[in-house]
Amino acid sequence: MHNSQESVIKIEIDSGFKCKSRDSIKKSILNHLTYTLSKDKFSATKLDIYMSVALAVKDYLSERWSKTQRTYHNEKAKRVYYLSLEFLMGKSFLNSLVNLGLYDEFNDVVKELGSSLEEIDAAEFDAGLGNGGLGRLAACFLDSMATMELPAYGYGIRYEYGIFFQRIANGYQIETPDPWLRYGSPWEIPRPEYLYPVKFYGYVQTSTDAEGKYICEWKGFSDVMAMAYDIPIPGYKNNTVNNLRLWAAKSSRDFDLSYFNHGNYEQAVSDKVITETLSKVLYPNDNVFEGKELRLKQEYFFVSATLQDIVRRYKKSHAKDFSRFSDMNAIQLNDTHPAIAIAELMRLLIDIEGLSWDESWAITTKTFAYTNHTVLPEALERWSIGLLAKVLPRHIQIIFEINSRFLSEVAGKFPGDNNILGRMSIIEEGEDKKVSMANLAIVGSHSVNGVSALHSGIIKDTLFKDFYLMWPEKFNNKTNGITPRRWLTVCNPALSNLITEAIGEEWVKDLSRLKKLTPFAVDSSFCEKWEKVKVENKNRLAEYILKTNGVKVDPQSIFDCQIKRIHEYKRQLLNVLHAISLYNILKENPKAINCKRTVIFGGKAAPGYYTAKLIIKLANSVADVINNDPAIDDKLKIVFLANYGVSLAEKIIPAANLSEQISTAGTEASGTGNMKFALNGALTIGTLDGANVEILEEVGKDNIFIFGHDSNEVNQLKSSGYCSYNYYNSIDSLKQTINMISSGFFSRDDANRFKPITDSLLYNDHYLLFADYESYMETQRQVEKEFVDKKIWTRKSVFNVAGSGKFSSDRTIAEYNSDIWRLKPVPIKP
Ligand code: 26Q
Repeated sequence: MHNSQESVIKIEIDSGFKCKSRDSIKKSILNHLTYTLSKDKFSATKLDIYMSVALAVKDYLSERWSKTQRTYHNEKAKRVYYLSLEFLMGKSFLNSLVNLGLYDEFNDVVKELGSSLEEIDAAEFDAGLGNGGLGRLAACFLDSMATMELPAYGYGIRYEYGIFFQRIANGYQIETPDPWLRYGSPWEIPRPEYLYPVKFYGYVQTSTDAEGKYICEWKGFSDVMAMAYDIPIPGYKNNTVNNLRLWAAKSSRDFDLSYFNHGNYEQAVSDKVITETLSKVLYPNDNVFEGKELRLKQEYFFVSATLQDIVRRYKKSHAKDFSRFSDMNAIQLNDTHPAIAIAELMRLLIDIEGLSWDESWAITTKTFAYTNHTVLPEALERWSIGLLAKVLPRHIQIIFEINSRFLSEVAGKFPGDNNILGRMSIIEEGEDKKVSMANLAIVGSHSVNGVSALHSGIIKDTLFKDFYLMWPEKFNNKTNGITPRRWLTVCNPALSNLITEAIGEEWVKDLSRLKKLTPFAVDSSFCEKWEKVKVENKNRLAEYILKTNGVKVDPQSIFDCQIKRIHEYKRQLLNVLHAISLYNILKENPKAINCKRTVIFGGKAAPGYYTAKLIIKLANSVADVINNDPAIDDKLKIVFLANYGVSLAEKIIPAANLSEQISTAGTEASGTGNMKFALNGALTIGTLDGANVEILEEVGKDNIFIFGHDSNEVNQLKSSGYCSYNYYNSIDSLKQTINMISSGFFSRDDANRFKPITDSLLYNDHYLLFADYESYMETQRQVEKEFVDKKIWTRKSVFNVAGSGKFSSDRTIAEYNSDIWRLKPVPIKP
């Protein structure tokens, strides 16, 4: 903002990057230990070691960060801004080393200092600033954008508490706060000079100025300051370090000292605490909307600070000429969570910059693009008009105006069709009128995309059908991807090295090259090494399971993994039903199946989601019975691993044989865990849902286990009066399984504990578990047959990795860039 942001240093400090020699690295670490942390070798704790090593890494990031930002400015590059309420970054230490190309150097130096990269990595907290898929996608995109040398910025909130920690006590989920900032983060750079006021509440005063121009002024508001914290985002082995800017709420009272002198000092301090709650905690809901005032304020808080920052940066090169704004800036909305930005940019351009409505609207729609991540009706954001009008009085006016102009356009396009106006209106009529943020995002953007081919099709044909008829050219697909750096190089070094030995290292930046592995699938010495890597990864996970759960699992058994948020649509329950049925088969005849199985669950339930929490208790109760039944003779083990997150995923995925992707067809927009498993050589058992459809296309039908109804069949079943009870009655093993649950076989202390689950399956079964049960069971028997033939399985494992090239987020980002953002890459010179 003010001149406090201008540099005053006149001397030349740009004399090339720091030396990467082991000697300088060692010096730098010891300097940080001695001078930054004031510790010595006697007083240094594990945390101090981590901090000083991380700060040494950060030094390499900082110089590249400055150079990158300066280059973008000097070259007047077009930028993309990725706005998201969630960035699920995980740990940064190993990832930074890999991307900086300093892994071997640091590895040697920390060994010399008596530590290890593994030990240092263990001391880091995950940055868990997200719930699940949407937040992790944002983190993968940042890595890809930096790797592809795109002038890109992430913008979000610096939550003091990320996604809660999960413990399992007596089989139940217990939530505790995530204190990731308790010891400070070595990766963030506070920027107290980047500070913007954000207004809330108050009213709008209208008047006409001297030239007769209509003026709106926001009055009587209270404000909160947004302060920037920057996190460096290094590209893979280039000199690009992009920026993730997260906003923290600070009381505006801190900047108005007179306030504390007004008599009521204690009240003043307590007001300050209240305003700072804004960025305290991430809402732990995944795929469900909750219309809380504080959440709305979080959304507007970060949007308002972000747009002020974008406009400030634009004005540095263009002053008050906004005619080039959309040529210089693209803004991607990660779902509708930041969609209030559409009304906010209109407000800034009209009320603050003095542009006309039409000019402002042209700029806005050319700048914004919207990505939809879910079709579940309960996840769509629909804010009540009353709440919006109270918190954002000017924005509600702007939204009404956008809507009225838009509806005139609709009426012109579809004359005589009255229903269509109601369906497309941004304002939903009814007792409690609502603003549909999805409709606002579509109307205010030039691009609307889904996240897999199937999902984008559903958006066009069903969810946003009317909008598609009106503007077919706006709609497009961008199939999700994952970054191969974190999800292979970092988390599975042994497999990465084996792949590099076979086909060279170019795959890390061009994942389509994994195709070259195909011939190795029939090379027996290669396959032996491949199998050995998987077994070693499984041994490591088995040790972890023994340590955390006290359960001994056989590393030779098939590691069958379902790790993701707990949600009914993802059907963890179907997996549990299978485990019980398998138990029954083995009880009847222990020789019936000669493939040992370890079923691994991980995932958090939203704290307010009763059924999801009961599913966790059921999984743990079933595990207790089966794991302790001597008649099962270790042929089947079930474990629920607590506190699933990015770091636990990095342990589990490299050790997996089977990836469970079993959502009801048509419900999972894409899935990205499915891609991580395939890239690490697991085979998928899945429905034709989300990106599973495209994984099938890439790996071929012989290398994936597809079961169940497809999305068309799901729709047919539902519209023809689906009755789950009939399946229960006609499938014996299903009946037996359900009866065991409902009669208290897994809940001896409370026979009715799981009644809510069995009743909902028997009398509703919204997600069609019973309809897919038989097909799932048969397909699991096929899995067992193929797993016991190690040669066949390993070959298919190699084919899965070879077929995963499409699922790099580099490919996804390249598509966003060529179809939507149209940025030129800006290489950063050494
Ligand atoms: C909205 C308003 C208020 C409170 C919470 C929310 C909210 C928060 C998170 C709504 C939805 C989400 C998360 C959605 C999500 O993670 N969707 C997933 O996105 C992935 C990336 O595209 C897909 O792969 C998954 O299929 C999809 O479920």
